[in-house]
Amino acid sequence: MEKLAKRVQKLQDQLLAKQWFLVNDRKNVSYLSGFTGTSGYVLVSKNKGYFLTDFRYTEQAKLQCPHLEVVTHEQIVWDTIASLTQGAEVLFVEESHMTLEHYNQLSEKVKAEVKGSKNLVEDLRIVKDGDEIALIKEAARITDEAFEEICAIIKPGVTELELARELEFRMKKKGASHVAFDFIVASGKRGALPHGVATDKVIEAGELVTFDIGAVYKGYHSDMTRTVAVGTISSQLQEIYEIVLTAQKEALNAVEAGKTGYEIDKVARDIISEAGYGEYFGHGLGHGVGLDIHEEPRVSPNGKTVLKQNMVITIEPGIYLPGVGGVRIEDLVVVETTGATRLSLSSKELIVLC
Ligand SMILES: [Mn+2]
Repeated sequence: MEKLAKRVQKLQDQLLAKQWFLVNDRKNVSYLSGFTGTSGYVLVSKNKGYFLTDFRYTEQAKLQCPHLEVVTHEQIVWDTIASLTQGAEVLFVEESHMTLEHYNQLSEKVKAEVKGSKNLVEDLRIVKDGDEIALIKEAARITDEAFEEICAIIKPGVTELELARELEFRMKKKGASHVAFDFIVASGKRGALPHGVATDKVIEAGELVTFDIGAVYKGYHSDMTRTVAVGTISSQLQEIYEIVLTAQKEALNAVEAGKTGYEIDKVARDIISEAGYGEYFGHGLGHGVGLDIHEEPRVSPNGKTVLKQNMVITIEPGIYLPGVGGVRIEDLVVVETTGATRLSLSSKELIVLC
């Protein structure tokens, strides 16, 4: 609980007198409050901290958020916010998460000036603590185990969707509460679609199949991609596999605190470009993972954030050849002061299944 109180304190430290901040994004609310229900707001000033929820959740909130003053809000939550923030000059809201409709309704009710703010909570979430890393590690372990099991049933004749469903079932059996996103199972020419979610396409011999999968464990996500061969693949597919694997390993070796996302991205991008496939790697190298599947920091050509110890990021280069197929290999890693710790432990050498 002390940990949750410290998170709130860090936010309060950024506010001046007569400034308030309303948090409505569900992940941000959960990060600050520990609340696991679906309806709640965190409202803080420099020295006050409230958790607002409706009648359904009042008792749950009192149990989960003892570091905040729990208030059952009126039918219209903006009325409660208006009365709690009397005398305020500015009320910051999360401009990336509040709808324009809600912004207008809130502005009509409160006397303070309602102003947008960006990434106040996200910037706290970017570096993980030990408990958070343990949960992400567990989500990654579930993913590794489920993937290993389904490798036994990947063969010509099964569909992408059958494999996706089997993965989901096995992850949940192993303790995942949800899947982290709609799984990408992209076989053959569909492998050229970086986000080709599973379809009823039948897998055939001679194809590569890209699996981009992840589990959610106690709110925290994992993210891993592996590409496997079904039967004998063409020399071109073998070639791009080896290039992506080299780029992935080298980028991973380059990860450490003090470097920017841009620098890490460049390691993989240069290898793929020098091999002649630069134009076929059209996305960033990776991203942060935590309560959201995609969060800060970006590890891309625009990644200005300097990596710090205990950030959790993905390293996922790919090559996508339209009309031919594609390869992506992705590990989830913890940034360390020197190097990185891999959380995705599935083998990255080309697996050939028959
Ligand atoms: Mn990813």
